[in-house]
Amino acid sequence: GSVRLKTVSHPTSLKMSNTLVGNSLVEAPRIPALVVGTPVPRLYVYDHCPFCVRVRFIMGFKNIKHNVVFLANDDIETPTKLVGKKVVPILEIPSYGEVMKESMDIVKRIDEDPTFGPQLLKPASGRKDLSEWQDKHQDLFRLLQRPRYVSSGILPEFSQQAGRDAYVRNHALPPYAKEEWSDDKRLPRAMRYAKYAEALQQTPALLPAAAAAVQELGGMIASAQHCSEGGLSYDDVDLFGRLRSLTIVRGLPLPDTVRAYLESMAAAADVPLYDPIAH
Ligand SMILES: N[C@@H](CCC(=O)N[C@@H](CS)C(=O)NCC(=O)O)C(=O)O
Repeated sequence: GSVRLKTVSHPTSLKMSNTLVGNSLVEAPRIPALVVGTPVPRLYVYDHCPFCVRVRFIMGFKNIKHNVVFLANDDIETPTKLVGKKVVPILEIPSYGEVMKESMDIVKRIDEDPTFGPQLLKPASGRKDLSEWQDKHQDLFRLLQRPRYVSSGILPEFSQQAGRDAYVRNHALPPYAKEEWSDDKRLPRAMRYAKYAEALQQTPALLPAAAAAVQELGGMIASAQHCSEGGLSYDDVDLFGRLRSLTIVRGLPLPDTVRAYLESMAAAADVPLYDPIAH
């Protein structure tokens, strides 16, 4: 069918001379900041990383004072010194002598310890529709999102060429398999960049399928405050991270339920959407 482009309302975002400013100028109701020792916790992330958004989500909902440390995408030394390998997110709480990896383990640790305030999250529902939706559209979303993270020119993990190189090498575009993609003999660096550029140019052909995908998701979101029945849960921790990434795609018409959900989660989690840099 044809794709209907419609004007989406942005209840909590600001529009200024047609430029969407995002949600950072809108004050969300927030409990007073919890300060956990000194120096304050450090959360090491890449901005685009959906696993990292999971941890930012719980830190935001609980308003735990911390510094977000954006690592360059090619920085191996910093994460390796902290947790023995190159991975993010990493949460370091110096006053507790704790260094944690694995996003959901960190979220659970922070949510279940009363030191960090009352528990907020219900267990994961195990809903199959959400995971199937994600799997079904993964390739399409990767084609749209991956080149944009790099070409935005503003994500801190990509502020230097070496960071962009590391990402492009490590993140194959469909239909390439990982091993083939990162093998310089089979696909030289310049070719990988050319494929990223090509994917951007393919956008008009990809948008209708992406619009249909998010339309499908519209019916799966219970409310703006939680995606599954029964309240805020680990489903939201996972889904918000993934959906936030989609907001980097300009011209993707989101159903009102999805848009309202994204805005309410972004405000409560204190993690901005990508609207201002969507392209
Ligand atoms: N299971 C881990 C997965 C984290 C993960 O895959 N992070 C990616 C960034 S999105 C990463 O650090 N990959 C290694 C790399 O980029 O070299 C978690 O949930 O924390």
